[in-house]
Amino acid sequence: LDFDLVVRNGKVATASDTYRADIGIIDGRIAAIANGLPTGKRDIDAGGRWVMPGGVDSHCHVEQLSGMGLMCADDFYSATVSAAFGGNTTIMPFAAQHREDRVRDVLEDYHARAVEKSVIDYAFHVIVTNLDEQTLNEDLPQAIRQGITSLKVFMTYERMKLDDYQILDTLALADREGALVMVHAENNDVIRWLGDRLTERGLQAPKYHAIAHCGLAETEATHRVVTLSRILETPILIVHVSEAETLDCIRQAQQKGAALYAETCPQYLFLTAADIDKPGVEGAKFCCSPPPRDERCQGAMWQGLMEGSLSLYSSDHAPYRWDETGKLPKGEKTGFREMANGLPGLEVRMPLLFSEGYRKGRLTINEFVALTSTNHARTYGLYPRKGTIAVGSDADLVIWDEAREVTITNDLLHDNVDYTPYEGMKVTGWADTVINRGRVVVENGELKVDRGTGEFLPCGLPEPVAKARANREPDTLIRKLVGLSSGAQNHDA
Ligand code: DUC
Ligand code: ZN
Ligand code: ZN
Ligand code: ZN
Repeated sequence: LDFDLVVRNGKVATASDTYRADIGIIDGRIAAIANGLPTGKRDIDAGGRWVMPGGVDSHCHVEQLSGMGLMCADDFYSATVSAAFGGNTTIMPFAAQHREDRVRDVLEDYHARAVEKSVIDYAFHVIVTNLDEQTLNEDLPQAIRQGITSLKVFMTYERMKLDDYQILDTLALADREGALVMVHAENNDVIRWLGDRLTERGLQAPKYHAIAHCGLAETEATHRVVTLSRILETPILIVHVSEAETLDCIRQAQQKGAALYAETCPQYLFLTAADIDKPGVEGAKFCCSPPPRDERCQGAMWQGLMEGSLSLYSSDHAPYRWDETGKLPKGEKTGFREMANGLPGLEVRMPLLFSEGYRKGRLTINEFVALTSTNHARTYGLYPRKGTIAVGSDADLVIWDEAREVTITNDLLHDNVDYTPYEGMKVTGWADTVINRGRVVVENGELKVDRGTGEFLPCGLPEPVAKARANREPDTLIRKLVGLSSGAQNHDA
Protein backbone atom coordinates (compact mmCIF):
# COMPACT_ATOMS: atom_id res chain seq x y z
CA LEU A 1 0.00 0.00 0.00
CA ASP A 2 1.17 3.45 -0.94
CA PHE A 3 0.04 5.82 1.81
CA ASP A 4 -0.45 9.53 1.34
CA LEU A 5 0.06 10.03 5.05
CA VAL A 6 1.00 7.84 7.98
CA VAL A 7 0.35 8.94 11.55
CA ARG A 8 2.89 6.90 13.43
CA ASN A 9 3.36 5.83 17.07
CA GLY A 10 0.01 7.01 18.33
CA LYS A 11 -1.86 5.92 21.41
CA VAL A 12 -5.15 5.44 19.56
CA ALA A 13 -8.40 5.95 21.46
CA THR A 14 -11.87 5.33 20.05
CA ALA A 15 -15.18 5.16 21.90
CA SER A 16 -14.50 1.48 22.57
CA ASP A 17 -10.77 0.76 22.37
CA THR A 18 -7.32 2.00 23.27
CA TYR A 19 -4.23 0.63 21.52
CA ARG A 20 -0.89 1.58 20.00
CA ALA A 21 -0.77 1.71 16.23
CA ASP A 22 0.16 3.54 13.07
CA ILE A 23 -2.64 4.84 10.87
CA GLY A 24 -2.21 4.76 7.11
CA ILE A 25 -4.24 7.15 4.99
CA ILE A 26 -5.04 7.01 1.28
CA ASP A 27 -7.31 9.46 -0.54
CA GLY A 28 -8.61 10.99 2.65
CA ARG A 29 -9.64 7.73 4.22
CA ILE A 30 -8.10 5.38 6.73
CA ALA A 31 -6.63 2.52 4.72
CA ALA A 32 -4.73 0.59 7.39
CA ILE A 33 -4.29 0.46 11.15
CA ALA A 34 -1.32 -1.60 12.28
CA ASN A 35 2.08 -1.40 13.82
CA GLY A 36 5.11 -0.87 11.60
CA LEU A 37 3.31 0.51 8.53
CA PRO A 38 5.65 1.48 5.66
CA THR A 39 6.56 5.12 5.17
CA GLY A 40 3.98 7.21 3.35
CA LYS A 41 4.40 10.26 1.13
CA ARG A 42 4.33 12.01 4.45
CA ASP A 43 4.80 10.72 7.99
CA ILE A 44 3.72 12.42 11.19
CA ASP A 45 5.18 11.05 14.40
CA ALA A 46 2.56 11.18 17.14
CA GLY A 47 5.34 10.30 19.60
CA GLY A 48 3.10 8.32 21.93
CA ARG A 49 0.49 11.05 22.21
CA TRP A 50 -3.24 10.34 22.03
CA VAL A 51 -4.63 9.98 18.51
CA MET A 52 -8.40 10.31 18.61
CA PRO A 53 -11.25 10.82 16.14
CA GLY A 54 -11.54 14.50 15.31
CA GLY A 55 -14.21 16.21 17.35
CA VAL A 56 -17.72 16.45 15.95
CA ASP A 57 -19.43 19.48 17.45
CA SER A 58 -23.06 18.87 16.65
CA HIS A 59 -24.47 22.08 18.05
CA CYS A 60 -23.19 25.48 17.04
CA HIS A 61 -24.51 28.64 15.42
CA VAL A 62 -22.71 30.15 12.46
CA GLU A 63 -23.79 33.14 10.34
CA GLN A 64 -27.19 32.78 11.90
CA LEU A 65 -29.75 35.23 13.20
CA SER A 66 -30.67 34.61 16.82
CA GLY A 67 -34.15 34.17 18.23
CA MET A 68 -34.12 37.92 18.76
CA GLY A 69 -32.93 38.66 15.23
CA LEU A 70 -29.25 39.41 15.94
CA MET A 71 -26.56 38.19 13.53
CA CYS A 72 -23.92 36.15 15.32
CA ALA A 73 -20.25 37.08 15.14
CA ASP A 74 -18.70 34.09 13.36
CA ASP A 75 -18.95 33.27 9.70
CA PHE A 76 -18.14 29.86 8.26
CA TYR A 77 -14.49 30.75 8.01
CA SER A 78 -13.84 31.98 11.55
CA ALA A 79 -16.10 29.34 13.06
CA THR A 80 -14.48 26.42 11.27
CA VAL A 81 -10.97 27.75 11.92
CA SER A 82 -11.77 28.09 15.61
CA ALA A 83 -13.35 24.64 15.69
CA ALA A 84 -10.29 23.13 14.00
CA PHE A 85 -7.87 24.69 16.49
CA GLY A 86 -10.08 23.17 19.19
CA GLY A 87 -9.59 19.65 17.81
CA ASN A 88 -12.71 19.36 15.68
CA THR A 89 -12.99 18.08 12.13
CA THR A 90 -16.77 18.40 11.73
CA ILE A 91 -19.28 20.98 12.88
CA MET A 92 -23.04 20.85 12.63
CA PRO A 93 -24.52 24.35 12.62
CA PHE A 94 -28.13 25.26 11.98
CA ALA A 95 -29.80 26.52 8.85
CA ALA A 96 -32.52 28.64 10.40
CA GLN A 97 -35.90 29.17 8.81
CA HIS A 98 -37.55 32.40 9.84
CA ARG A 99 -41.31 32.42 9.64
CA GLU A 100 -41.44 34.18 6.29
CA ASP A 101 -38.79 31.93 4.70
CA ARG A 102 -39.04 28.83 2.58
CA VAL A 103 -36.80 26.07 3.91
CA ARG A 104 -35.61 25.35 0.39
CA ASP A 105 -34.27 28.88 0.01
CA VAL A 106 -32.79 28.90 3.49
CA LEU A 107 -30.77 25.78 2.75
CA GLU A 108 -29.57 27.10 -0.57
CA ASP A 109 -28.36 30.23 1.19
CA TYR A 110 -26.50 28.40 3.98
CA HIS A 111 -24.93 25.95 1.54
CA ALA A 112 -23.64 28.80 -0.60
CA ARG A 113 -22.06 30.60 2.34
CA ALA A 114 -20.58 27.49 3.96
CA VAL A 115 -19.04 25.97 0.86
CA GLU A 116 -16.85 28.93 0.06
CA LYS A 117 -15.57 29.56 3.58
CA SER A 118 -15.35 26.35 5.60
CA VAL A 119 -11.97 24.81 6.38
CA ILE A 120 -13.36 21.59 7.93
CA ASP A 121 -16.37 19.45 7.10
CA TYR A 122 -19.88 20.42 8.09
CA ALA A 123 -23.43 19.16 8.10
CA PHE A 124 -26.64 21.04 8.86
CA HIS A 125 -29.66 20.81 11.05
CA VAL A 126 -32.67 22.85 10.00
CA ILE A 127 -34.52 25.07 12.47
CA VAL A 128 -38.23 24.91 11.72
CA THR A 129 -40.43 27.87 12.68
CA ASN A 130 -43.21 27.76 10.10
CA LEU A 131 -45.07 24.58 9.29
CA ASP A 132 -47.04 25.67 6.28
CA GLU A 133 -48.06 23.08 3.69
CA GLN A 134 -45.06 23.69 1.51
CA THR A 135 -42.64 23.27 4.42
CA LEU A 136 -44.29 20.12 5.71
CA ASN A 137 -45.08 18.39 2.46
CA GLU A 138 -42.32 19.52 0.12
CA ASP A 139 -39.37 21.35 1.59
CA LEU A 140 -38.66 19.28 4.69
CA PRO A 141 -39.07 15.88 3.00
CA GLN A 142 -36.74 17.11 0.27
CA ALA A 143 -34.20 18.45 2.78
CA ILE A 144 -34.21 15.11 4.59
CA ARG A 145 -33.61 13.25 1.35
CA GLN A 146 -30.71 15.61 0.67
CA GLY A 147 -29.02 14.71 3.94
CA ILE A 148 -30.33 17.20 6.44
CA THR A 149 -31.89 14.68 8.77
CA SER A 150 -32.29 16.63 12.00
CA LEU A 151 -34.86 19.33 12.71
CA LYS A 152 -34.65 21.73 15.64
CA VAL A 153 -37.80 23.21 17.14
CA PHE A 154 -38.17 25.88 19.80
CA MET A 155 -40.77 25.97 22.56
CA THR A 156 -39.81 29.54 23.43
CA TYR A 157 -38.92 32.82 21.65
CA GLU A 158 -41.87 34.60 20.06
CA ARG A 159 -40.24 34.52 16.62
CA MET A 160 -39.40 30.84 16.67
CA LYS A 161 -41.66 28.88 18.97
CA LEU A 162 -44.02 26.13 17.94
CA ASP A 163 -47.02 25.09 19.98
CA ASP A 164 -47.65 21.51 21.04
CA TYR A 165 -49.88 20.82 18.03
CA GLN A 166 -47.12 21.97 15.68
CA ILE A 167 -44.53 19.93 17.54
CA LEU A 168 -46.71 16.85 17.04
CA ASP A 169 -46.84 17.70 13.33
CA THR A 170 -43.06 17.94 13.28
CA LEU A 171 -42.63 14.65 15.14
CA ALA A 172 -45.02 12.89 12.77
CA LEU A 173 -43.18 14.26 9.75
CA ALA A 174 -39.81 13.25 11.20
CA ASP A 175 -41.16 9.79 11.95
CA ARG A 176 -42.39 9.27 8.41
CA GLU A 177 -39.37 10.75 6.64
CA GLY A 178 -36.60 9.48 8.90
CA ALA A 179 -35.37 12.54 10.77
CA LEU A 180 -34.57 13.35 14.38
CA VAL A 181 -36.28 16.22 16.20
CA MET A 182 -34.12 18.34 18.51
CA VAL A 183 -35.92 20.52 21.01
CA HIS A 184 -35.14 23.76 22.80
CA ALA A 185 -37.33 23.08 25.82
CA GLU A 186 -38.29 26.08 27.92
CA ASN A 187 -41.81 27.20 28.84
CA ASN A 188 -42.37 30.44 26.92
CA ASP A 189 -45.21 31.78 29.06
CA VAL A 190 -43.30 31.27 32.29
CA ILE A 191 -40.29 33.15 30.93
CA ARG A 192 -42.47 35.91 29.51
CA TRP A 193 -44.56 36.31 32.67
CA LEU A 194 -41.58 36.39 35.00
CA GLY A 195 -39.77 38.71 32.62
CA ASP A 196 -42.74 41.11 32.53
CA ARG A 197 -42.92 41.27 36.33
CA LEU A 198 -39.16 41.81 36.69
CA THR A 199 -39.25 44.51 34.03
CA GLU A 200 -42.21 46.28 35.70
CA ARG A 201 -40.16 46.45 38.86
CA GLY A 202 -37.17 47.87 37.04
CA LEU A 203 -35.04 44.77 37.54
CA GLN A 204 -32.90 44.79 34.40
CA ALA A 205 -29.47 43.44 35.35
CA PRO A 206 -28.14 40.36 33.55
CA LYS A 207 -28.79 38.12 36.55
CA TYR A 208 -32.55 38.54 36.04
CA HIS A 209 -32.18 36.68 32.77
CA ALA A 210 -31.41 33.60 34.86
CA ILE A 211 -34.39 34.28 37.13
CA ALA A 212 -36.80 34.52 34.21
CA HIS A 213 -35.32 31.45 32.52
CA CYS A 214 -35.75 29.47 35.73
CA GLY A 215 -34.92 25.80 35.98
CA LEU A 216 -38.50 24.65 36.33
CA ALA A 217 -39.45 26.40 33.08
CA GLU A 218 -36.96 24.06 31.43
CA THR A 219 -38.13 21.02 33.36
CA GLU A 220 -41.80 21.64 32.57
CA ALA A 221 -41.22 22.07 28.85
CA THR A 222 -38.94 19.05 28.76
CA HIS A 223 -41.52 16.89 30.48
CA ARG A 224 -44.20 18.13 28.07
CA VAL A 225 -42.25 17.53 24.89
CA VAL A 226 -41.01 14.15 26.11
CA THR A 227 -44.65 13.27 26.67
CA LEU A 228 -45.54 14.32 23.12
CA SER A 229 -42.76 12.15 21.76
CA ARG A 230 -43.86 9.21 23.89
CA ILE A 231 -47.45 9.53 22.68
CA LEU A 232 -46.23 9.10 19.09
CA GLU A 233 -43.33 6.82 20.06
CA THR A 234 -41.06 9.03 18.01
CA PRO A 235 -37.51 9.74 19.19
CA ILE A 236 -36.58 13.12 20.47
CA LEU A 237 -33.41 14.90 21.55
CA ILE A 238 -33.37 17.58 24.23
CA VAL A 239 -30.57 20.04 23.56
CA HIS A 240 -28.63 22.10 26.10
CA VAL A 241 -29.90 20.52 29.32
CA SER A 242 -28.89 22.63 32.30
CA GLU A 243 -31.13 21.85 35.25
CA ALA A 244 -30.78 18.87 37.63
CA GLU A 245 -34.52 18.35 37.80
CA THR A 246 -34.74 18.26 34.01
CA LEU A 247 -32.19 15.50 34.03
CA ASP A 248 -34.25 13.58 36.61
CA CYS A 249 -37.20 13.82 34.25
CA ILE A 250 -35.10 12.64 31.29
CA ARG A 251 -33.62 9.75 33.21
CA GLN A 252 -37.04 8.56 34.35
CA ALA A 253 -38.42 8.58 30.83
CA GLN A 254 -35.34 6.78 29.52
CA GLN A 255 -35.80 4.12 32.20
CA LYS A 256 -39.35 3.64 30.94
CA GLY A 257 -37.89 2.94 27.52
CA ALA A 258 -38.58 6.28 25.85
CA ALA A 259 -36.52 6.98 22.72
CA LEU A 260 -35.07 10.01 24.43
CA TYR A 261 -31.61 11.53 23.97
CA ALA A 262 -30.09 14.56 25.61
CA GLU A 263 -27.18 16.96 25.32
CA THR A 264 -25.36 19.29 27.67
CA CYS A 265 -22.75 21.97 27.02
CA PRO A 266 -19.61 23.45 28.62
CA GLN A 267 -21.50 26.38 30.13
CA TYR A 268 -23.49 24.00 32.33
CA LEU A 269 -20.37 22.21 33.57
CA PHE A 270 -17.94 25.11 33.97
CA LEU A 271 -20.04 28.23 34.69
CA THR A 272 -22.72 29.06 37.26
CA ALA A 273 -25.38 31.68 37.93
CA ALA A 274 -22.80 33.50 40.05
CA ASP A 275 -21.05 34.43 36.79
CA ILE A 276 -24.19 36.15 35.49
CA ASP A 277 -24.32 38.06 38.77
CA LYS A 278 -21.08 39.93 38.12
CA PRO A 279 -21.19 43.71 38.67
CA GLY A 280 -22.77 46.06 36.13
CA VAL A 281 -23.44 44.47 32.76
CA GLU A 282 -20.40 42.16 32.95
CA GLY A 283 -22.77 39.30 33.63
CA ALA A 284 -24.07 39.58 30.05
CA LYS A 285 -20.92 37.74 28.99
CA PHE A 286 -22.50 34.66 30.56
CA CYS A 287 -26.05 35.13 29.29
CA CYS A 288 -27.34 32.16 27.40
CA SER A 289 -30.56 30.17 27.32
CA PRO A 290 -30.92 28.13 29.35
CA PRO A 291 -28.58 29.98 31.72
CA PRO A 292 -25.81 28.42 33.81
CA ARG A 293 -27.30 27.26 37.12
CA ASP A 294 -25.86 26.30 40.53
CA GLU A 295 -23.22 23.82 41.60
CA ARG A 296 -25.78 21.14 42.32
CA CYS A 297 -26.91 21.33 38.69
CA GLN A 298 -23.29 21.26 37.50
CA GLY A 299 -22.80 18.07 39.48
CA ALA A 300 -25.95 16.60 37.98
CA MET A 301 -24.71 17.34 34.43
CA TRP A 302 -21.44 15.55 35.17
CA GLN A 303 -23.41 12.64 36.54
CA GLY A 304 -25.50 12.56 33.35
CA LEU A 305 -22.38 12.44 31.17
CA MET A 306 -20.83 9.71 33.31
CA GLU A 307 -23.91 7.49 33.37
CA GLY A 308 -24.91 8.13 29.74
CA SER A 309 -28.31 9.77 30.24
CA LEU A 310 -26.63 12.74 28.54
CA SER A 311 -24.94 11.27 25.48
CA LEU A 312 -23.88 14.47 23.75
CA TYR A 313 -21.56 17.26 24.84
CA SER A 314 -21.66 20.14 22.35
CA SER A 315 -20.47 23.72 22.48
CA ASP A 316 -23.73 25.47 21.57
CA HIS A 317 -21.32 28.09 20.24
CA ALA A 318 -23.53 31.16 19.77
CA PRO A 319 -21.04 33.99 19.36
CA TYR A 320 -21.82 37.63 20.07
CA ARG A 321 -19.24 40.33 20.48
CA TRP A 322 -18.92 42.55 23.50
CA ASP A 323 -17.75 45.68 21.70
CA GLU A 324 -20.44 46.26 19.09
CA THR A 325 -24.10 45.62 18.79
CA GLY A 326 -23.82 42.01 19.90
CA LYS A 327 -24.25 41.26 23.55
CA LEU A 328 -25.33 44.78 24.51
CA PRO A 329 -27.30 46.46 21.72
CA LYS A 330 -27.98 49.46 24.01
CA GLY A 331 -24.66 49.49 25.84
CA GLU A 332 -24.80 49.76 29.63
CA LYS A 333 -28.53 50.48 29.39
CA THR A 334 -29.32 47.11 27.83
CA GLY A 335 -31.92 45.22 29.85
CA PHE A 336 -31.61 41.49 30.34
CA ARG A 337 -34.25 40.82 27.70
CA GLU A 338 -32.31 42.65 25.00
CA MET A 339 -28.96 40.96 25.61
CA ALA A 340 -27.94 38.45 23.00
CA ASN A 341 -28.39 34.90 24.22
CA GLY A 342 -25.43 32.65 23.69
CA LEU A 343 -21.80 31.97 24.46
CA PRO A 344 -18.79 31.14 22.32
CA GLY A 345 -17.22 27.74 22.96
CA LEU A 346 -16.18 25.89 19.78
CA GLU A 347 -12.49 25.98 20.54
CA VAL A 348 -12.55 25.26 24.28
CA ARG A 349 -15.16 22.50 24.29
CA MET A 350 -12.73 19.60 23.96
CA PRO A 351 -9.89 20.99 26.12
CA LEU A 352 -12.30 21.74 28.99
CA LEU A 353 -13.76 18.24 28.97
CA PHE A 354 -10.38 16.60 28.55
CA SER A 355 -8.96 18.49 31.48
CA GLU A 356 -11.88 18.35 33.89
CA GLY A 357 -13.43 15.09 32.69
CA TYR A 358 -10.68 12.74 31.59
CA ARG A 359 -7.73 14.07 33.59
CA LYS A 360 -9.73 14.41 36.78
CA GLY A 361 -10.90 10.82 36.47
CA ARG A 362 -14.60 11.47 35.84
CA LEU A 363 -14.47 10.00 32.34
CA THR A 364 -12.34 7.38 30.65
CA ILE A 365 -10.53 8.37 27.48
CA ASN A 366 -13.05 6.27 25.55
CA GLU A 367 -15.96 8.14 27.14
CA PHE A 368 -14.23 11.40 26.25
CA VAL A 369 -14.09 10.28 22.61
CA ALA A 370 -17.72 9.17 22.68
CA LEU A 371 -18.91 12.45 24.16
CA THR A 372 -16.90 14.71 21.87
CA SER A 373 -17.10 12.77 18.61
CA THR A 374 -18.58 9.29 18.24
CA ASN A 375 -21.98 9.86 19.82
CA HIS A 376 -22.52 12.94 17.66
CA ALA A 377 -21.76 11.03 14.47
CA ARG A 378 -24.04 8.19 15.52
CA THR A 379 -26.88 10.40 16.66
CA TYR A 380 -27.00 12.40 13.44
CA GLY A 381 -26.34 9.72 10.84
CA LEU A 382 -22.68 10.41 10.08
CA TYR A 383 -21.30 7.19 11.52
CA PRO A 384 -19.02 5.40 10.64
CA ARG A 385 -17.82 7.90 8.06
CA LYS A 386 -17.21 10.28 10.98
CA GLY A 387 -16.69 9.74 14.69
CA THR A 388 -14.30 6.81 14.72
CA ILE A 389 -10.92 5.48 13.69
CA ALA A 390 -11.55 2.49 11.46
CA VAL A 391 -10.50 1.28 8.03
CA GLY A 392 -12.80 2.97 5.52
CA SER A 393 -13.69 5.92 7.75
CA ASP A 394 -12.66 9.43 6.83
CA ALA A 395 -9.17 10.19 8.12
CA ASP A 396 -10.33 12.71 10.71
CA LEU A 397 -7.82 12.68 13.53
CA VAL A 398 -6.66 14.84 16.35
CA ILE A 399 -3.25 14.31 17.89
CA TRP A 400 -3.67 15.49 21.44
CA ASP A 401 -0.96 16.89 23.66
CA GLU A 402 -2.14 15.71 27.05
CA ALA A 403 0.57 17.49 29.03
CA ARG A 404 0.19 20.97 27.59
CA GLU A 405 -0.88 23.44 30.26
CA VAL A 406 -2.92 26.32 28.96
CA THR A 407 -4.48 29.29 30.67
CA ILE A 408 -7.49 30.11 28.53
CA THR A 409 -7.48 33.70 27.33
CA ASN A 410 -9.35 35.26 24.47
CA ASP A 411 -6.07 36.08 22.65
CA LEU A 412 -5.45 32.40 22.18
CA LEU A 413 -8.72 31.69 20.41
CA HIS A 414 -9.51 31.98 16.71
CA ASP A 415 -13.18 32.85 16.71
CA ASN A 416 -14.42 36.36 16.04
CA VAL A 417 -15.61 37.04 19.57
CA ASP A 418 -13.71 39.60 21.64
CA TYR A 419 -14.01 37.82 24.98
CA THR A 420 -14.26 34.30 26.34
CA PRO A 421 -16.46 33.34 29.28
CA TYR A 422 -13.69 30.95 30.32
CA GLU A 423 -10.99 33.67 30.62
CA GLY A 424 -8.32 32.66 33.12
CA MET A 425 -9.33 29.02 33.48
CA LYS A 426 -6.38 26.64 33.52
CA VAL A 427 -6.61 23.42 31.55
CA THR A 428 -4.19 20.63 30.81
CA GLY A 429 -4.32 19.11 27.35
CA TRP A 430 -4.83 20.76 23.97
CA ALA A 431 -5.20 19.76 20.33
CA ASP A 432 -1.84 19.55 18.64
CA THR A 433 -2.34 18.39 15.06
CA VAL A 434 -5.74 18.21 13.40
CA ILE A 435 -6.34 16.15 10.27
CA ASN A 436 -9.56 16.22 8.22
CA ARG A 437 -9.98 13.71 5.35
CA GLY A 438 -6.24 13.25 5.39
CA ARG A 439 -5.56 16.98 5.06
CA VAL A 440 -3.43 18.47 7.80
CA VAL A 441 -5.60 21.39 8.89
CA VAL A 442 -3.75 22.57 12.02
CA GLU A 443 -0.11 21.92 12.83
CA ASN A 444 2.41 23.77 15.03
CA GLY A 445 -0.21 26.32 15.91
CA GLU A 446 -0.84 27.22 12.28
CA LEU A 447 -3.73 26.81 9.89
CA LYS A 448 -2.54 24.77 6.90
CA VAL A 449 -5.53 24.81 4.56
CA ASP A 450 -7.46 27.36 2.55
CA ARG A 451 -10.96 28.59 3.00
CA GLY A 452 -13.52 26.58 1.09
CA THR A 453 -11.76 23.23 1.51
CA GLY A 454 -14.27 21.82 4.01
CA GLU A 455 -17.03 19.67 2.55
CA PHE A 456 -20.75 19.36 3.13
CA LEU A 457 -21.68 16.05 4.72
CA PRO A 458 -25.08 14.62 3.90
CA CYS A 459 -26.38 12.84 6.99
CA GLY A 460 -28.01 9.45 6.81
CA LEU A 461 -30.72 8.01 9.03
CA PRO A 462 -30.08 9.11 12.62
CA GLU A 463 -29.33 6.15 14.86
CA PRO A 464 -32.15 7.02 17.31
CA VAL A 465 -34.62 6.77 14.42
CA ALA A 466 -33.18 3.48 13.19
CA LYS A 467 -33.33 2.03 16.72
CA ALA A 468 -36.88 3.22 17.32
CA ARG A 469 -37.99 1.61 14.06
CA ALA A 470 -36.32 -1.65 15.00
CA ASN A 471 -37.75 -1.68 18.53
CA ARG A 472 -41.30 -0.65 17.76
CA GLU A 473 -42.96 -3.88 16.71
CA PRO A 474 -45.88 -4.07 17.05
CA ASP A 475 -47.12 -0.52 16.53
CA THR A 476 -49.43 0.97 19.12
CA LEU A 477 -53.06 1.72 18.43
CA ILE A 478 -52.37 5.46 18.26
CA ARG A 479 -49.63 4.99 15.68
CA LYS A 480 -51.86 2.78 13.56
CA LEU A 481 -54.85 5.07 13.72
CA VAL A 482 -52.93 8.24 12.87
CA GLY A 483 -51.11 6.60 9.99
CA LEU A 484 -47.66 6.36 11.52
CA SER A 485 -47.35 2.61 11.59
CA SER A 486 -44.89 1.12 9.16
CA GLY A 487 -47.65 -1.24 8.02
CA ALA A 488 -49.92 1.65 7.07
CA GLN A 489 -47.12 3.08 4.95
CA ASN A 490 -46.31 -0.08 3.07
CA HIS A 491 -49.75 -1.34 2.23
CA ASP A 492 -52.00 1.66 2.53
CA ALA A 493 -55.74 1.03 2.96
N1 DUC B 1 -30.58 28.18 21.88
C1 DUC B 1 -29.50 27.66 21.42
O1 DUC B 1 -29.49 26.50 21.10
N2 DUC B 1 -28.41 28.41 21.31
C2 DUC B 1 -28.35 29.76 21.64
C3 DUC B 1 -29.57 30.35 22.15
C4 DUC B 1 -30.70 29.43 22.23
O2 DUC B 1 -31.76 29.79 22.65
ZN1 ZN C 1 -31.70 26.38 21.93
ZN1 ZN D 1 -40.84 14.66 34.20
ZN1 ZN E 1 -27.78 26.51 20.23
